[in-house]
Amino acid sequence: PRTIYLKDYRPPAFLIERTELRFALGEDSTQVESRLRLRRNPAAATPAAPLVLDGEDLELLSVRLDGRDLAPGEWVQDAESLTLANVPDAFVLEIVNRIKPQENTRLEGLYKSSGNFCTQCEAEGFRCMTYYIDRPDVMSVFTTTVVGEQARYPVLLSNGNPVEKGVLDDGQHFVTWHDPHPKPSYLFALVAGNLSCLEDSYKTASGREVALRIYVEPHNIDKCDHAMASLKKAMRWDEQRFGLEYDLDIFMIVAVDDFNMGAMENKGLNVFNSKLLLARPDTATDLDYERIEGVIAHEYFHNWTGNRVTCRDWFQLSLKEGLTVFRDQSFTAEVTAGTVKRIDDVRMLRSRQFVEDAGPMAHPVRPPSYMEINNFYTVTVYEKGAEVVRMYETLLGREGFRRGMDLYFERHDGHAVTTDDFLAAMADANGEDLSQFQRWYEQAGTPRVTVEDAWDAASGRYTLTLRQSCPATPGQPEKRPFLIPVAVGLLDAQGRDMPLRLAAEAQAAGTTRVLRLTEAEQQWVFEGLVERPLPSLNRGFSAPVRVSYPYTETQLAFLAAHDADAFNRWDAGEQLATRVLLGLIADIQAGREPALPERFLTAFAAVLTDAGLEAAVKAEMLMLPSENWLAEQMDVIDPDAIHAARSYARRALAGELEAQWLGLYHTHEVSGEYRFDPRDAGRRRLRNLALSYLAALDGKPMRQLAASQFEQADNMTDSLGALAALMLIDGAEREQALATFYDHWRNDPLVLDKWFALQASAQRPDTLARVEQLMQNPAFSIRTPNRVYSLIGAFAGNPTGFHAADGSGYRFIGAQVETLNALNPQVAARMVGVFTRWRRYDAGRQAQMRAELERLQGLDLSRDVYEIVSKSLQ
Ligand code: BAL
Ligand code: ZN
Repeated sequence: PRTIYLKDYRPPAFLIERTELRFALGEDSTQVESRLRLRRNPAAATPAAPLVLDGEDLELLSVRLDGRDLAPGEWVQDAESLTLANVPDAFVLEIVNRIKPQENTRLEGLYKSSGNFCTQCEAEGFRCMTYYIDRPDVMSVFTTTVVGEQARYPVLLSNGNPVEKGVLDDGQHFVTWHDPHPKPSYLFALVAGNLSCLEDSYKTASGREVALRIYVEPHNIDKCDHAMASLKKAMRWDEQRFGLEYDLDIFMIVAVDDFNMGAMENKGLNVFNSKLLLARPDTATDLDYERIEGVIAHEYFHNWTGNRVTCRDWFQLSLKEGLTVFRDQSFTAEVTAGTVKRIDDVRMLRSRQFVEDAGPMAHPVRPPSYMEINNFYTVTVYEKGAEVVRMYETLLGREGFRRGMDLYFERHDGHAVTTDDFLAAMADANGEDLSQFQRWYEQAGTPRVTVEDAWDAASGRYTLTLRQSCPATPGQPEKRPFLIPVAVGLLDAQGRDMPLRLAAEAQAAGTTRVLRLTEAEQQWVFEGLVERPLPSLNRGFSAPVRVSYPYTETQLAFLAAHDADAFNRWDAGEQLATRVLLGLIADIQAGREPALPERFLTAFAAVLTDAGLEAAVKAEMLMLPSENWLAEQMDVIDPDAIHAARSYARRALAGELEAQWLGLYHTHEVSGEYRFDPRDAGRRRLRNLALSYLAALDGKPMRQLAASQFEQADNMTDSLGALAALMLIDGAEREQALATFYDHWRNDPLVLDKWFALQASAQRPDTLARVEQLMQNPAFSIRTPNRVYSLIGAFAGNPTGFHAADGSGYRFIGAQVETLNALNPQVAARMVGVFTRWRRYDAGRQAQMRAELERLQGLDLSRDVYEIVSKSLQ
């Protein structure tokens, strides 16, 4: 496959002013008629370039130019394009072609899901429906007519507002939609089906009424209320926080069962994976509720950051994704408990993005090249991209950031732009030179900041020396220094924040200062201190970097107990636990008897019994670092020792503190009917965490405790929490509960996904056998991404299952990738990702993973899978 480079970007040769489409949906095939009003782009590089339209898997029926039928010799067609050599400067092109949505298993372009038609066009799916200039800097006004059989497809939707509808012969009907806002093809959507609709309305800040509609299959209509409430909350928040109002008369969301991604922000017609929309207390967990709220907000926020202002090319993907993730993170933090959200986001960033940044697929937030753009919807582009946006806010302040956003919209509304434009708006609105900040977009890898300090008691001066470096990544052996905002506080011996005065300042200002680290090495001197402070570094995770400072375990425990920055309190505890667990891993590897250090047990018990801590924060602090995170800290990853050490620590913490856990369990019951409310959710989280620790004790009383919670639960959070605890304990209760759960939910695929995932994630010797058996379950289908993610994906993410020393996990996932490669390359590419880190394991595992990658490389691979496999082997 060809590599596409950012440096080769050229403006499009033609622009499409108007796009009129007519889709005649059929049971065998669909006919697409398009009428494009084109003109040469005055900004084009080559003035007499031919017209090249993108198109894949299309049966071309006719081409007309300004009303004249063209003969086949007047165009050139290949597998990816249609070229017309001699065209006027402005003209109307009419194309008729046929497609087969029923046979579309890739789920890109137009396809069928549960008998309904739907589309997914980002990034390059539009070209699978009709010939087009399928790139985001070609923005056009769309009018779309959808024609379908009235009985089968009573609902016909597309972007914008409905302008005409009617009944045709043979039981067909049609609806015409017009979207007044110019948009790129990737934001096009079409839905046709037998759908029920939840209706509501929203009055914007300026007083306009917007009709809100959520469409789902009829049996799901009772699971839409949370999504609707979330949508209204998000609409209000965007008005209040960023002054951004919705801009059409109607906003629609459709839930579909078969969907590669989470959701899609098509203009006025968002399409959602049903797992990110449907919720009822008995079917969805608190985490589902929270994710639904966040993703509804994310897709809605795209209306401005993505749709009104879009990307010039796909290298700029983070322009809309990093920014929109930052916006949805801010929304969630402001409507729920902010610290917990920040901890969850950072935990995710460290355990996934830092890993990506250290592997063969590492790429900058703005990648310089790709083979398949679908492979770049990554944690780097999204989550690190969001951290990059957050750093602007940290550097410029909340108001400065808002000024930058306002200028960005003022300059670029209606245009397709770049991350450079975003940076320029932030800099210009604040009169700042942010040119060095550009490196965050251009350099891959996780920077490391090493901190040294010196205390001069005589003068009361405390000096912090910060040094930065960044490891080499593919294609980037050397890195230049980043502009890193490091938020710092200094604690006194009582754990209180000290007022901060830097050398040359007349008086102290604040207790947290953002140091701008711009050089490889820099010093800051704090003056007027009466005692040696303990530094609290990178408060709130102000920059996506690894910080190292030689804290003793006592100092970490002290920070965990006292730091005024709630995030850093958690982080100090996390660092301490990581250190302890790495010690246990080393013990196990060396054949020594592991033992939990007394100091750690004391610190842990103090958190467990601290009555002043909010339940959700306490739950965060009592969770041990994940096996993935621990793996990242090791030179050679040993999945068995990691699992053994973590299991040992859980058992020890459960046994030593059994009474405290039980006390916590019994005092955190949530009374009354289920509500999704951060406080209740925090209590359920803590209580289920207590149950999972207690389950490590493996006795009959604990089995009964979990079984009784399972039987009594009136909501999915508690039901699943109990089932997850039972998965940790051998005994009849586990199989009994799994069977009961299955019988109850056998007709609800989203709930069954949880049942599949729980079994595939179980770190047990028989897990692979069970997964293979579950693939035979009638509810499983390899064609439905959600089923694949829940069963095969969960197994791929199971460290002791996938990395079984005999290589069985590698062969199993390799075989699934092979099958998926032919059916759905995007899903296959996600599944093959677990192989990328093969070099981090012992020689035996390396050889087996590499063999599987080489076997895959020998097959006829999709671009998606080929890119990951070949880069992993390089
Ligand atoms: N644009 C793809 C889905 C999302 O990030 O919203
Ligand atoms: Zn997005």
